[in-house]
Amino acid sequence: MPNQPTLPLHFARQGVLQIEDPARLLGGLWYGPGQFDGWANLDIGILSGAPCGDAWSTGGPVSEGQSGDVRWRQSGPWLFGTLQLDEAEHTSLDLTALAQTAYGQVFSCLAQHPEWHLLRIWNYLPRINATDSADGLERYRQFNTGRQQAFTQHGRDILAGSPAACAIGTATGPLRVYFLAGRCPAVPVENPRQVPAYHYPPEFGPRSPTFSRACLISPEKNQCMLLISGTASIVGHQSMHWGDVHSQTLETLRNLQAVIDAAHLQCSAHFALSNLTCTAYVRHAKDAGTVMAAVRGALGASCPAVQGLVMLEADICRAELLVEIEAHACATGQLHVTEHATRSNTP
Ligand code: 3EB
Repeated sequence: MPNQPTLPLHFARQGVLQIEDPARLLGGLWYGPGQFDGWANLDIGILSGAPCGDAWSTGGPVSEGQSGDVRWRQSGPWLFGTLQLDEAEHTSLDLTALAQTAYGQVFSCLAQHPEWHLLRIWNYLPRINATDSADGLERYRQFNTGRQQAFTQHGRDILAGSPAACAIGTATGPLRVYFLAGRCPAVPVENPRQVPAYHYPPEFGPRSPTFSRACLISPEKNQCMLLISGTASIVGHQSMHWGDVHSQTLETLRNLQAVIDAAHLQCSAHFALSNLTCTAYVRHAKDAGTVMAAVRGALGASCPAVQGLVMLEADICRAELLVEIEAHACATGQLHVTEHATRSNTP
């Protein structure tokens, strides 16, 4: 395909102590307590054992810089950025305006790197389900409005072609946005069991969420990487199995399988649910055992997806959702070049 990356992109799930040379990391997200050089540290309750994280690297030299509040690290055609905005320090902005500002800064950062494409975004916002603002709009819905406004303002696709993402609730802390960008556009993947999130009807908020169910990229020659967005117990646009975390977990796994099946139409690589690197966000710590048992029962206890599963205590973007699973994977094969893969995503 055109613009074949010159440096490969890798990920590894590892403990902080296993990282030999942090200066060579492109970026990462660290779960659980403990500082990691002050960047990319997500102080979020870990339910599955020792603190660990997801490290992204290229093996090549890394340069770093700052653009507004965005701290970025670049290596070859890959860039990882982090941004934190604290509502307590921006009291004149409501959450809609804060999200718009955050994404405006992300796009301004990328504008310094022409032809860069957002591939995957991780969003963490405090009190995601609270409805205590003057207009009574749930905070996740306010966030959606600000995010979509920034995408539109900066000439980015808000429908097919939007990046893979998750939007997770924390108890406290700043609005945190982490992003992976690359010089090649991603191939977006949708889930035929679900209405695309960017087409959710207005009952889920005045502006739809801006993300694709997954993105496919080629991190190096003859390799495909699948970046799967936060995936929950939603069929069509409705939340399923209210109050039943076991059934929600199984529905989520069916959705993950449907995303994989859809991805297979866009590449020659083969992905398997049992080989994904998965992160499960669990609303109530007491449900962690039920989620693990459901995943084990469905996939088997010994597969890499179960052995490597990280479970984090966090809120999900709809109050009735009790669990959400995101995942990524790499496999040998090539992307089928599509209209999206050759089209620019920049203004
Ligand atoms: C859903 O499918 C569950 O707003 O960026 C999943 C992934 C969800 C990303 C986002 C929200 C987001 O609608 C929630």
